[in-house]
Amino acid sequence: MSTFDPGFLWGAATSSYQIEGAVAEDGRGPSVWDTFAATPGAVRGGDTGAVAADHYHRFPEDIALMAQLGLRAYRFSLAWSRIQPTGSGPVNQRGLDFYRRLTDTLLDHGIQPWPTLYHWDLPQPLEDAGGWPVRDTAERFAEYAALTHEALGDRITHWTTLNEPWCSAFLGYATGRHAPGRREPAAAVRAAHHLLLAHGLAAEAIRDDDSHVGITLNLTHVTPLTTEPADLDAARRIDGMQNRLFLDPLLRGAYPDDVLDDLREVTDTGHIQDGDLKRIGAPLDHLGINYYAPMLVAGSTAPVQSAYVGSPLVRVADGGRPKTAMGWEIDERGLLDLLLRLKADYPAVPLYITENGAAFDDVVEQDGVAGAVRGAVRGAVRQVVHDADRIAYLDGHLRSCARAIGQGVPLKGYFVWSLLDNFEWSFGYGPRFGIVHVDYATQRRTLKDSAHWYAEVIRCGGL
Ligand code: IFM
Repeated sequence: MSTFDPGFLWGAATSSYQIEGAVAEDGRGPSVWDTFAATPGAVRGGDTGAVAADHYHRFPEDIALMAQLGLRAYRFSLAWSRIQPTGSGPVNQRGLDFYRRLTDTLLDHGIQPWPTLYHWDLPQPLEDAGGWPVRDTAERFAEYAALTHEALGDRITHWTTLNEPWCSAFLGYATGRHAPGRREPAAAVRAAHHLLLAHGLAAEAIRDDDSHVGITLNLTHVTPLTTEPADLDAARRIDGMQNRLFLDPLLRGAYPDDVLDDLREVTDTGHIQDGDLKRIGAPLDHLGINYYAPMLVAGSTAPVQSAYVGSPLVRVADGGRPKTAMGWEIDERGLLDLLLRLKADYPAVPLYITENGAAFDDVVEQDGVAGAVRGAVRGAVRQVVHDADRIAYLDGHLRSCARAIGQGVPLKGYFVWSLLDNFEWSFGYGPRFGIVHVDYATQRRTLKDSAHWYAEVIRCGGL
């Protein structure tokens, strides 16, 4: 039996554009994801977040589900363009009021609000002015953080500045797989720095005696395919871009020299100004980790176009393990190795798994007598989703968490990704990560077996 400390924070996570819908309501301005999703060919099937899981209107029902599951915390993100429709200027009171209602309803149910200020939905006017490759965007973000904290700081204690800046920078500006869809490697490198600076400036603006401030990174455990020099170098480079480019400035106050050398292929470092790293490296109150899969990497003889700008001669290899519906290898050992590496290589900071989960091809069934109950009153039909593969995934990864804690890793909480099925970015509504199934035609919610299982884990305080 793996047990967790009674204070361990059990939660589930979502993000604004992936679940809220209501993109044109109550004064919300457009974000880069509205624009990108409307671009032909950008998102599979032409899906958009216009309605999503309609959480904007259904949040009371969703919070009731969270309470039913016994969640202690709910990680969500605030849509910057609801609060400042153009990304700067005065607050849009109606947008702010939505998050106030959401927060109050969570608190009424004894669920800790755990907001992220930015989960990729940059207000479009800021992108029109240059986006994250431009330093001014970081200043605007700090202003937005300050006024949001001013409005909600009386009821929220734990703040996360950014979710996965690696994705914002390198998927948004290098591969173009994410909004705003630009393919400009040098701009991506500048974006990465300005995102980190945005974190530093925002943290400075909102940290006070009652507020804990952190950031969430998507980290992985990287291993080389063989011990050949080309594979070892590939592993160094990918680990550098995916992990150390963010961890080192945040936790050690300096960029890793080898990564800066790799990136010199793409751009100089003129955008890094004196004092930036001091701000970025100010002590964190917590570090959020999003972990899904490990990476096995190798050298490549032919150039590969990827998010790993400056390192064209690297490729991702197949470790031969079972995969999720995203094609991501399932390996909970990677999470343990990652956590132990953080403990070994970086100063101690309270850690939270802010995302972990898996997409599988879920099947909705009518309980017991499939088909025979079709004519019955809809509410009387019990829908079920037997997602044993998701339970196995979560179970394995939680065991890694328990083992890491046993070996001294300061891991304080875990958030399943995701509470609800949702808009999976350029994959549209195909992949389902939720422990709660969403029927997008009716917006009916159905607890999957994994939700019942997770509720039991929380109730027992372990596995
Ligand atoms: O859905 C995303 C989320 O928005 C950020 N982290 C990874 C998840 C699964 O791809």
